[in-house]
Formats: sequence, C-alpha cells, structure tokens
Amino acid sequence: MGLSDDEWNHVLGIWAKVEPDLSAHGQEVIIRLFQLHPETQERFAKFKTLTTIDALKSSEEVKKHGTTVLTALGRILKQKNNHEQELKPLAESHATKHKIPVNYLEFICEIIVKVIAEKHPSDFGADSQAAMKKALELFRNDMASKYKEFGFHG
Ligand code: ZNH
Repeated sequence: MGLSDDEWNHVLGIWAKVEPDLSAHGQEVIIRLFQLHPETQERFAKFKTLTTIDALKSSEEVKKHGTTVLTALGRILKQKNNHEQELKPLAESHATKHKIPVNYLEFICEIIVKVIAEKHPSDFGADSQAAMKKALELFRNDMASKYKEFGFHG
C-alpha cells in the first residue's frame, strides 16, 4: 500500500512545481471545492458571507486559507508517509473541532489532482498523477484512522 521511491520522486517532483505559486493553487482548490460541493463551504463560519463566485475570487481570506491547507499538505507529503507528527494535530482539529467527514477529504483530494493537472499539463503525466493519487489516498486513510482514535467516525 506504500509508495516506491520512484513514486515519491514523482510526488515531490510535481509538488516542487506547485510550491512557487502555492496560493494560486490553494485559492483555486478552495473555490472549486465550494462550487462543486456547496455543503463544504457551510463548515466555514468565516466564509458564510461569500455567496457569489466573484466574492470568493476576490477574497484574500480564501487565498490565505488555500495557502494554509496546501502548506500543511506539502509538509505531510515531504515526510513520505512518516507523517505521524504532522498528521496528528491536523486529524485532531478536523475530527474534534471542524468535524470534517472523510468524504469531504476525498472531494478536496480529487480537486487537488485536477487543479495541478490543469496548471501543469506537461509536468504531471500519467505516472505522476497515479503516484499523487496514491499519496493522497495514504493521507486520507491515515486521517481516517486517526479520526477514529479521536472518537470521530465521519
Ligand atoms: Zn482544513 C483549518 C489543513 C481539508 C475545513 N485545515 C485547517 C488548517 C489546516 C488545514 C492546516 C488550520 C489549522 C487547523 O488545524 O485548524 N484541511 C487541511 C488539509 C486538508 C483540509 C491539509 C486536506 C487536504 N478542511 C479540509 C476540508 C474541509 C476543511 C475538506 C471542509 C470541507 N479546515 C476546515 C475548517 C478549518 C480548517 C472549517 C478552520 C478554518 C478557520 O480558520 O476558521
């Protein structure tokens, strides 16, 4: 179920292309998450007033949150699955405070892959995409098992 060295090289290689423009990627991911799955936006008290696509696009807070999310994800990916230390606080806050079900994590992971594919068509080939999907699946599985440790079965 783990990734080979080659697969991790793919994951971290494409991530290195994402990082210089992390906030644009993050902004796009969050906006698309809200557009495709409006119920996810309801989890954010701070985004309740952003009811139009224009409001979402011009929000500095959305951009900031997108950067926060992708920064945390990048930190986790770079641990190549030795991510217990980085994952635990995230699982705890998302289980006990934000209460974000695992299927919402599936939504965002799918969108992350799509956004990277659109922004980096020539650097994110089939092998890299497959590796990234696998890495994100590991992330989600470990989040889900940590959720259970925190008593959240979402
Ligand atoms: Zn989340 C927050 C990350 C997903 C919802 N996040 C957050 C933060 C971070 C994150 C880092 C800050 C800190 C804490 O913990 O709190 N996320 C993340 C990641 C992911 C996510 C990495 C994946 C990939 N989230 C998510 C989802 C959702 C969410 C899907 C829904 C739907 N978060 C959230 C909220 C919050 C957070 C609600 C809080 C915000 C504020 O600030 O208010």
